[in-house]
Amino acid sequence: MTVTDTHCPYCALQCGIALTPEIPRVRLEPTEFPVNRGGLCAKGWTAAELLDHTDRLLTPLVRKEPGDRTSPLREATWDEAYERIVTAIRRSQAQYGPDSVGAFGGGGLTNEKAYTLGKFVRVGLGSASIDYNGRFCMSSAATAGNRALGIDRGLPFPLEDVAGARTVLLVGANPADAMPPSMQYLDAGRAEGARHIVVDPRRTATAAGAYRHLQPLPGTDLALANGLLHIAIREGLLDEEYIRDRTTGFDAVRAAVASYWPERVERMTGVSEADLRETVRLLATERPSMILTARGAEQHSNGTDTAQAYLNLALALGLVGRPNSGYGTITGQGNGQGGREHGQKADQLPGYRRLDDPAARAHVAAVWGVDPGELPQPGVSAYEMLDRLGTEGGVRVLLVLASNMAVSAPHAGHVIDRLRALDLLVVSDIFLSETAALADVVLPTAQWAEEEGTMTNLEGRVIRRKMALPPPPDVRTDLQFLTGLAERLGRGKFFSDDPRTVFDELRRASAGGIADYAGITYERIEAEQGVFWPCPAEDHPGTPRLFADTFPTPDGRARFIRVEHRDPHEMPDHEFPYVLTTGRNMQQYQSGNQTRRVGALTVSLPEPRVELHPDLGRRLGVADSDMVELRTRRGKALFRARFNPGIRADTVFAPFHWGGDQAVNLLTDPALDRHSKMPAFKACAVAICPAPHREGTT
Ligand SMILES: Nc1nc2c(c(=O)[nH]1)N[C@H]1C(S)=C(S)[C@@H](COP(=O)(O)OP(=O)(O)OC[C@H]3O[C@@H](n4cnc5c(=O)[nH]c(N)nc54)[C@H](O)[C@@H]3O)O[C@H]1N2
Ligand SMILES: Nc1nc2c(c(=O)[nH]1)N[C@H]1C(S)=C(S)[C@@H](COP(=O)(O)OP(=O)(O)OC[C@H]3O[C@@H](n4cnc5c(=O)[nH]c(N)nc54)[C@H](O)[C@@H]3O)O[C@H]1N2
Ligand code: SF4
Ligand SMILES: [Mo]
Repeated sequence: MTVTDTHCPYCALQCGIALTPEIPRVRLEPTEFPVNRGGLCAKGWTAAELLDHTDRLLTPLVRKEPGDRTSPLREATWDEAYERIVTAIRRSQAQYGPDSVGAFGGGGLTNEKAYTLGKFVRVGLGSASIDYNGRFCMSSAATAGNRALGIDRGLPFPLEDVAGARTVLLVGANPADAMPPSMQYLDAGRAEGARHIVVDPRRTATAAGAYRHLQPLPGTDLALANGLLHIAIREGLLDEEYIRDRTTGFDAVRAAVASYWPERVERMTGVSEADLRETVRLLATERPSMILTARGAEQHSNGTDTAQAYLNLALALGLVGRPNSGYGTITGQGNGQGGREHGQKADQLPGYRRLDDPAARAHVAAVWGVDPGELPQPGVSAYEMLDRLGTEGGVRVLLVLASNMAVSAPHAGHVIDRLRALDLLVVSDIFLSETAALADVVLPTAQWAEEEGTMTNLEGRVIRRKMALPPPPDVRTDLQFLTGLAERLGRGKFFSDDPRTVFDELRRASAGGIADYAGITYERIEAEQGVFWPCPAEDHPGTPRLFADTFPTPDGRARFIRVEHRDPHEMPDHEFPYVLTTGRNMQQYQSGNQTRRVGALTVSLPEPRVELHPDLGRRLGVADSDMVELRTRRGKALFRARFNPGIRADTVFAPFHWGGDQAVNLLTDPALDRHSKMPAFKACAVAICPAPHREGTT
């Protein structure tokens, strides 16, 4: 009996699991891997159920009538599928130019696949058109981290450091539902008397166990941070020595926060002056202390500046680079971290290099064996690409790997219309997702337990995904698909479908870059329970903790950046009087294309529920469990109500794990952050009324 040590396929915690092939099904158990230490959440426990699920895609599918998406999908050979893809690519390139063929990737892809996808678009297609779903996830915090610290590594320290912090400020993060096994570190701290302050418009499970819960109006986290810094200045809580020796730019920030006096911030955010004062005093005096942000703070049209404001606060208090202390952002998808380092972002080359930097182009072009001049310039971001599909100058042939944007993109009704306007849509997935159902060509891909590769978890720890069983006979890995396509386009010599070969090339391509993987090998990962990047040489130990002595900026100093509060793009008004925010439930993952097929998860959470305060329910004339209709400027959707006395009465919350008329993204606002191009998933104006048919009324 062979036991394979690998990792859960879902979130960025990448819990260690052991798989044992058994009849009728693979046995899955947690391991003592240093992040989960024997823990797993309900999604992880049930992940193996999807390996032999009856819905699994087992052959390519194509439309019965080519070019007619109203005709049914039928089974096809890989040759037939390739034929349709290659014909459409050649036609589109000839008629509209190379950028008319593009790809949309995902933060769930292994490093090897994300790297190959980026290279495939630039070298295989000669196109600038690539971006990925991480734009909807990490982009704001990533941009802020790069600006302030010169690097974007979600947590600059191992998760275990969280247990040693005496004060933790969690802003828009709900790890109790999003990463349950990570709570052991928070719980360990709490058991030692640590005080955790959770900033969330809802009283989540995370907030319920914390020392304090601050409940701001969605989209006001920046004002909150500037308000905390204002108090820190007034009360002499700054680390003046740290500011002088390790940072630049504080004066501009000091000037900017001068107008964020506590009474004003209380009015803007709804958080009391007393809570503001206590929070900043704890952060400054009950050390070590940490500030962690997640999507609640970041998924706004001012998300970058908001993350920046918390970085400013952390720097002003001298937290960054000290033991059990600092600022971190909690990365989301399985390979959300690695997926944003190696080139599936529109502006990026492997190793977190910039596509518009001549030296970076020269380095990567040399590794790839092409002329730097052949590499395209940066393309546009995810939503900008989706918004222009099928239009003049937009992408007309799109390959989608590892995203279900018909459910998860903002203003999804519009995105679905744009997907329909494509000349050819190709989707590679495990199951027929809502996006795959719109495709001309659907490709079956291998699952996590059927392939080799590496993932980089939320700590920047590079780990190995290992093969426990072979994929079904006609199913291929994404690497095989891309290599086969490159061959048919006459570019085969640039690509390999062997993960180890790809990883070794990635190491060379990343060498000398910010996300330097040069010294990481499959063997070291195995021997050392993961290796933390940057790791520039095989005899380098890797870097679990960053910033102890210096910052990877040109002058070695961290940068303060002045930021000002701006209202969310859409504010409540007479017609749309409430704020809609969105996020996660524990039992479902993302667009739900995987977890909605797991019996135990769907029994425990069969449908989306909109959380609203009982007082709001009474005002609207709806009871708990009634169906309600939510309407925004973009569309409407139906949800069953769940009364939650722990949510602000002016705010409602809905999860985004379902499609069709239960897709909350029919409602969300695609207003983009000007720096990161993150949409405003976490705040838009909404009207609520009892559902027309009043089904389910009790
Ligand atoms: N069960 C489950 N776990 C997951 C995932 C999943 O889909 N399901 N996805 C993974 C991924 S990709 C990600 S990115 C992470 C996300 O992990 P989190 O960011 O922790 O999850 P969210 O639920 O999106 O948002 C966190 C909290 O933000 C709050 N919030 C909403 N608006 C605001 C606001 O304006 N300000 C503040 N301060 N808070 C606000 C919400 O009420 C919510 O409780 O989870 C990962 N883990
Ligand atoms: N309203 C609202 N919308 C949101 C968010 C929110 O908080 N609110 N959060 C945003 C965030 S943080 C994220 S990360 C996105 C995520 O949203 P999506 O990009 O839609 O993420 P998934 O549902 O994980 O989609 C991954 C798809 O790829 C498939 N898949 C899994 N592994 C592989 C693989 O190796 N290869 C291939 N080819 N396919 C694979 C899965 O079956 C699934 O269909 O949603 C965003 N959308
Ligand atoms: S916390 Fe994340 S990695 Fe761990 S078992 Fe759950 S989904 Fe998997
Ligand atoms: Mo995410």
